[in-house]
Amino acid sequence: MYTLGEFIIENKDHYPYSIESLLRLFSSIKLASKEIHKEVNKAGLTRKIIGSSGKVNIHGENQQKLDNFAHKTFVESFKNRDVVCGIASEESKNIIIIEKHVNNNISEDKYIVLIDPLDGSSNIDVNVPIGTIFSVYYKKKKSISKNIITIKDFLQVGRQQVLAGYIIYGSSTILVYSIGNGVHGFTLDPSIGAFYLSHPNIRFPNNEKIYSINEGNYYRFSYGIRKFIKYCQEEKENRPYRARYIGSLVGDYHRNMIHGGIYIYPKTASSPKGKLRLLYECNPIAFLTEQAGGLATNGNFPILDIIPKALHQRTPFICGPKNIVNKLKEFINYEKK
Ligand code: P6P
Repeated sequence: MYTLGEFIIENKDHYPYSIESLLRLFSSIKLASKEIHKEVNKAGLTRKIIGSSGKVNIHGENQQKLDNFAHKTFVESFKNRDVVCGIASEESKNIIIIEKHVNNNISEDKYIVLIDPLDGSSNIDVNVPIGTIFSVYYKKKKSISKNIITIKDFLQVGRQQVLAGYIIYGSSTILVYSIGNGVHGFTLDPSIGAFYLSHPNIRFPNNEKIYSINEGNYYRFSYGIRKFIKYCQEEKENRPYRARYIGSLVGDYHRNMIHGGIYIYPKTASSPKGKLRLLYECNPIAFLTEQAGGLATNGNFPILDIIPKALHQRTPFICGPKNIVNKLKEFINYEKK
């Protein structure tokens, strides 16, 4: 049974940078995720940790107490390992530059991390799986002034990620990641606080068929999306597909990657740019999707090729096995004719 650290070392030849720095980065991710695991798993008992914080986050959404706790926990953990120079978080309007870097200069290669500390947090008090999503870029120290940390270090295309993953806090706590050499899942054994390899080389299966979309928005969807939903429901070939949607991206995605299914959060009349965030939700999930043999698109082109313009920008998001995603793209393209 490989632990996460042993597995990373075993696969160090697939990582182009310092494996020590990657181990230190994972050390901070593991510590923070164990602290959140502890709080999430007793959320129902300690009233002080569930429910709304009474604040509204920068997106005008009700911030849950655990959102705030998760954000602070990850930021602290990244700061204390001295391997991250800058952080962007769904819970923070601006980038967070780790103050150890004088005048924002870095003295050695560091990481840039973008994170959704606790996605789906509105599900906390009803015991539905929630998750942390992380996206990581590598920032090289350069002799010229390029070694300062700026917003440009965060607005990179998703294909430049060196690490992406999520932690799902559900019936068990599982850390799933990729460094570009396949997707691997590690389950936390809370009795000793170690993550053990439980899902090596996750690949989308093509035999199961699930579609995940909030059908409550049906009449707000485009014609192509509505036609695809009806296609999924037809009594034909290997259909109807199973409708599964829990309103928690990490929960819906983890199930679909393991069992085989498409996740769709398209633009709607009320959310013309989509709802999900490109940098710390869609890019990391898209990276995993391609590594697991699937496709991730905004309906027109790959998520990982979108050039970001703003830290919290949204995008329509479709991801899953190639065959089902391509079928949906046929319906979207047909609508354009
Ligand atoms: P809706 C949670 O707020 C989230 O960002 C994702 O985790 C989830 O998939 C989606 O929004 C659910 O949104 O509009 O269907 O409730």
